[in-house]
Amino acid sequence: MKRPANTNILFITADQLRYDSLGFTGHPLVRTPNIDRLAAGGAFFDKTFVQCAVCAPSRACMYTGRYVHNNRVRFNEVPFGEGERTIADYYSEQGYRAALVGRTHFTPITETYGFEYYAYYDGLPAKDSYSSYPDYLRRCGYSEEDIRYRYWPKELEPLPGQEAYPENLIEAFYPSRIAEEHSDTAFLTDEAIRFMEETGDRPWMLHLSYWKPHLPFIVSAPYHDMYDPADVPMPTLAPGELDRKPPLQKLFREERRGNFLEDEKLLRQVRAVYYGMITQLDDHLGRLFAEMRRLGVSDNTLIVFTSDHGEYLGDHYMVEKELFYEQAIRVPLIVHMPGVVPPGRFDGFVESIDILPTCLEASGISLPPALDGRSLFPLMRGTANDWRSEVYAEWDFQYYRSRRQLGLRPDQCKANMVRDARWKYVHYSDQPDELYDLERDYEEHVNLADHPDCAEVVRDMKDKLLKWRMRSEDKGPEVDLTFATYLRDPWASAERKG
Ligand SMILES: [Ca+2]
Repeated sequence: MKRPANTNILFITADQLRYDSLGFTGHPLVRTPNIDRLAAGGAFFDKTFVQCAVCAPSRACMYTGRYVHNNRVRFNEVPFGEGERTIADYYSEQGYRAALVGRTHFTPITETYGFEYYAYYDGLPAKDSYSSYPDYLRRCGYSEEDIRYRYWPKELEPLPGQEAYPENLIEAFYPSRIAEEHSDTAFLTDEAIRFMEETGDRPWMLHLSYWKPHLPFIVSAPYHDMYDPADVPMPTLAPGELDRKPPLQKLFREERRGNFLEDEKLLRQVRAVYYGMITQLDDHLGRLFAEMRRLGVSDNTLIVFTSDHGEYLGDHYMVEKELFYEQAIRVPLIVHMPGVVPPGRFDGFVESIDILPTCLEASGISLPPALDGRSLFPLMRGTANDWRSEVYAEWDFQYYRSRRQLGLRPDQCKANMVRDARWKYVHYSDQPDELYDLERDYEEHVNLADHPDCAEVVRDMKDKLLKWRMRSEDKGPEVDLTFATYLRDPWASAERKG
């Protein structure tokens, strides 16, 4: 294994940040000058997709560089498979100070997943005992009530059973009771800066894992009313759309509270607050990048910026994420390091499992054979002659109420997706399939899976899914190469003799 170069890794994830909600990806309203500058000075991967549009599975894929069916984190409360190794393990064993600041959402919560420095903050007050943020708020003078109900507007009485935040999304109408400079986004940024300062010259790998712009839709002034609800772009809706989709989707919409967004006033408010949370995040990233320049670590730090999945914001009549629509699975991805990462926009298909091998290559660390992902450097250098022509994603909905309503057993809830330049196909183990022609219907309103003209496309996409699963199945976290080496040797010596 090569000696690691003295390169720091700053891996930044937002949570629930849609691909299209940034300045440089073309949003007409939301301002993100700092993220835009990062994209302009680095590599921007325009077609990046997550492996699963649920928090923990998506992060587990980024951490391990492996697909869901290999790392086995199928849902938020499902632990890693036996022997699984994370980005923190790979960097720790090379002598880096591996750190987490923010959210993992992994189970069990008591594990530290290979990190040497572990400043956990998961957002939800139920997990406060694992975080230093509540103590920080106490030191800033907030009451116990303010801390416990920090995602409830001060103007409303918290409802029993909904202590974390209101289920009907009405928090969006009120500014947060926590001042901007004490918000979780500000706090996590401060913690990241403190980590860089105290780590000094020792190489580090930091996952700075923000909770926002994840719902609840509540943000401090001035971000709360930064965007006028009258100005927000509205979803393109196709009435009756979900009647023509797998029955799961209507139930899922109800389960995830999409019905509340039938109220246009609320929908506009939710969108405006979501954009406010994004600009808040952008402002703090600007502050972070300025501090990095002051600390002299800007030139030797590889910065990766992405999100674990998107947010529907009323598209497809839904809120939250899951399923496989573009709003949920497509995310922004920027890789930035002057002199190492060639700036530009890259159109090749990227899966979020590619992030880990890209970081490892930048650090001069050999890629472990267990990885499913590929380094993005060949794509950036233009030397990738067999780059992938499609992306894959998985979802297991056995953990949802909708499963029971459908009368399905837990083992009947597997879904797999393949998306290429034109088509998106979703295969359910026990639901009707989906097929979308993204060239003609990028909004994914019309399910063509049963259309007689598309039978051949469905067959081809099904074939791709099968081959993908066959290629990647049963890949353990540790691969013993002894036998493979023995097999290869006779050939190598025969070549030498010849
Ligand atoms: Ca998430």
